[in-house]
Amino acid sequence: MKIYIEPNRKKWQDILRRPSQSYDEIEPTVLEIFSEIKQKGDQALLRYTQLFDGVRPKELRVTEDELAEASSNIEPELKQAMQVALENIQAFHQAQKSDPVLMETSPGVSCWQEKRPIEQVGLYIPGGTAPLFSTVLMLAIPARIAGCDRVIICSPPDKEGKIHPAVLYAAKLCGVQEVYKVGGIQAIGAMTFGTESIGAVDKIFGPGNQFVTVAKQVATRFKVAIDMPAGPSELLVYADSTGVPDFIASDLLSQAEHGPDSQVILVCDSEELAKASQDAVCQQLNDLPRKSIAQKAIDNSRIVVLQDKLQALEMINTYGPEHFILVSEEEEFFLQGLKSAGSVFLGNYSPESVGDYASGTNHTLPTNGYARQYSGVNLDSFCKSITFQKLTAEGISSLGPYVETMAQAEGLWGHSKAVSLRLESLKRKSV
Ligand code: HSO
Ligand code: ZN
Repeated sequence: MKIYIEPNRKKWQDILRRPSQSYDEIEPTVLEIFSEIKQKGDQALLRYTQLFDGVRPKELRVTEDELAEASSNIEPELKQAMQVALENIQAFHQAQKSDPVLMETSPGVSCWQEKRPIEQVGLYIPGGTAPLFSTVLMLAIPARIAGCDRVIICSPPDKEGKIHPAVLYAAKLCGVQEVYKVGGIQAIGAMTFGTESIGAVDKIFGPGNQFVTVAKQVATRFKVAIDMPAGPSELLVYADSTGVPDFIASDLLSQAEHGPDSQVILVCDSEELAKASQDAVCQQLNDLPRKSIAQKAIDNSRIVVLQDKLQALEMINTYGPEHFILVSEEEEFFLQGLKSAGSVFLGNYSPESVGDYASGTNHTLPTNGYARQYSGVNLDSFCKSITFQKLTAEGISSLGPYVETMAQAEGLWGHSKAVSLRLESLKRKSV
């Protein structure tokens, strides 16, 4: 990790640049696969699964027996850990339930807002080198709490045509019964357009590689919503002299091991801490089984020394990290000034891994600077807000004339008439 000491403001953009993304190159492939899925349904899904995953599953849907069998392949220790995580995630997301907002904006004009679940949601769970069964918990638990009618999972099969048992076990634990052996662009296409086996959904959630990410973005053109434009994992750590180099390095590497395009940044207030953390990264890197992946991510990563805390805060906000670890005697200063981050971890005993798995917060978070305008997945991600209103005769009588005035000023006489007819009818009644 290269160290930058007190870099000039003009250099920040370069230092904080994320590894490049290749949307334009992937989009034509997505459109081609989508169009085939629209025309040929399951047949197209099977063809692309054969092509990209090297297997042709007998059936796309995971059977009840397969779901039940998964349990016997999971160690009791892992089952217990998942149960603890489930309870915390459930508790924290349950607590996000909010009461309807109800008020009388003016006499006789009642307005209220209530939430309703999104009926059908699709969860994408990546396969590959690290099957993220924790993501099943992070998405299926709030979906269930929100009350979504139908929750489905799509995940790519391995070479034997199977989905990792931990993913299936987590699905069962969360009450998800519809799980499909399909991944990549074709999974997003199936959830968008629907096929003979896989009914379309209203909103698609979940992380994925760059193909899945682009496919999700393209899917939004076809009347399906997505959680957010996801990208590679990232972490920014800010530490002062209270930071522990070994802890810092372990946190940086925990995100670096996600993928070669992950990025981690350390901002700190001294050169000593920068160097000590850099050394610790090199040392700990050697012990990681995913060393080669993490090494590539570390090559994209930087350490910045900024003594001035205001400047450090500005850098954090400019980057808008997916994950932000803050280890500082001046915690309050940074928290007060923080504008953009997906999820924040405070102090020496809050490694990012706990949020990834079990503290209760969600790990599906905005990356690539999108923390500036997007929230991480939460209970509301699975709901819509509907507003309601009911006016009494008194309400329309007092508010109606203002509506008439505004409608006429916009040249919309039809709008105006909808009010006038009622006002006239009330006048007739009163005489
Ligand atoms: N840190 C990832 C989530 C995850 N980590 C899943 C481990 N498993 C989100 O950026
Ligand atoms: Zn992680």
